[in-house]
Amino acid sequence: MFKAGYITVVGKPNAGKSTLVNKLVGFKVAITTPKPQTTRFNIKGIITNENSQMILIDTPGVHIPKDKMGEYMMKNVESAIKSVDVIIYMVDATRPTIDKANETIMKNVADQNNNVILCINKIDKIEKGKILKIITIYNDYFKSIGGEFKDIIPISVYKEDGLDILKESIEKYLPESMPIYSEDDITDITERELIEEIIREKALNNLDEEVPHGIKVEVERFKKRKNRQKQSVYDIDVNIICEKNSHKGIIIGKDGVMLKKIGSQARIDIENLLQDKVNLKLWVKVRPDWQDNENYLSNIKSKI
Ligand SMILES: Nc1nc2c(ncn2[C@@H]2O[C@H](COP(=O)(O)OP(=O)(O)OP(=O)(O)O)[C@@H](O)[C@H]2O)c(=O)[nH]1
Ligand SMILES: [Mg+2]
Repeated sequence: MFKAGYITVVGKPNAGKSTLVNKLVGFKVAITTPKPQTTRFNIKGIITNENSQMILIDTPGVHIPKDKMGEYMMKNVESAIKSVDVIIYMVDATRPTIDKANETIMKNVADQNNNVILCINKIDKIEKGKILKIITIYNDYFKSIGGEFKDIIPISVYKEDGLDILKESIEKYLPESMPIYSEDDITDITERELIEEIIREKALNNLDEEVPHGIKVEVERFKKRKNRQKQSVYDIDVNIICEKNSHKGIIIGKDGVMLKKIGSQARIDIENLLQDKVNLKLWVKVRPDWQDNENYLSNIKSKI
């Protein structure tokens, strides 16, 4: 009996949702950083094995939106928890509190009347004795609003602890079905989008708080050609869009050092992805308030 279905991973920013999806898929479909609000739109990661096909949906971390981009990010989350087979509600073991964001998630999830698995991540960072207390905090609240976790699974994606138990639990709640995607499919993110995300990851990792959250990356040219030695080379021209002139200066850095650093780190990953040489050119442009401008949000909107 083959099983297949959709599993949405939802939770606050920085819980480790994308790290989990990447680990289970065995391929980096979503970028991950130590900074909150890394993921901006829903990304599917597909795992097909002998008995089942799991279509995981990684979602943006739930937060209170400050602009149109934030609103569309949250619409991505809302749509991803509707009519799926399993919801993994992921929390960070090092921050066990019921705040507004967690309340919102649990209320939305309880309304869906679904198979909800509470997944407590980063247990490598806490004493084992504390796990029971954390479980009680979330379980009591969820019960108080009429919800019920089907399973509660403490995990560490880093240590690969609990992941087999999680996979078994997911499979248990999937419906009997033929595979939905072909066996070779692993994601719905395009190469072009993945390249944009890789560059955004390097920007998030290298720049301080305020700047990288106001960045959008757009591939303008993506072309394969043969060089004189008859080797394949990709020419990739990319715009990094930011909100302010001062941010542009920070992104470029003194003598262009920061932009070079972001570019060379990204090029390594993009060459690995494309398995060919890459000639990457980055341009920084200022577009004030792009996060409230529909023209710049079409990719996030298209994933709702
Ligand atoms: N110690 C520890 N850190 C982890 C673990 N899993 C993920 N992390 C780290 O947690 C941080 C956030 O991970 P992400 O996967 O980007 O988190 P996310 O939930 O996708 O965040 P958003 O996209 O912002 O919603 C990164 O620095 C990860 O390396 C874990 O099992 N243990
Ligand atoms: Mg993420």
